Amino acid sequence: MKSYTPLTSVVLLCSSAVFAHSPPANDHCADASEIYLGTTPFSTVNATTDGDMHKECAFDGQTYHDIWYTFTAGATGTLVVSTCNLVDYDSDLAVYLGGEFP
Ligand SMILES: [Ca+2]
Repeated sequence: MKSYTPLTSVVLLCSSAVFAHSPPANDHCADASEIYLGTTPFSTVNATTDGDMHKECAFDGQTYHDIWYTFTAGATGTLVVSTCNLVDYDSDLAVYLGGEFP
């Protein structure tokens, strides 16, 4: 867990799932969807890979089939971002603080 001050953050979610459908509307960083506290339904079906490499990610460090979100904290505190019990594949999360967008 990490504490955040009220800033806009971009959350990158990626997966290894690939299917033959249209990509999600938030497939590219420039089209990130705004999210709020609580659970957000999502799909990485047919998402393309456009995010930066992260050495912390497994395999070769690339975050494949990524989708993008923005979140603006309304107060200082702890933000928990998790895909636990929401996906049946190995997922990665990357958080960019305001001004750090790739
Ligand atoms: Ca993408």
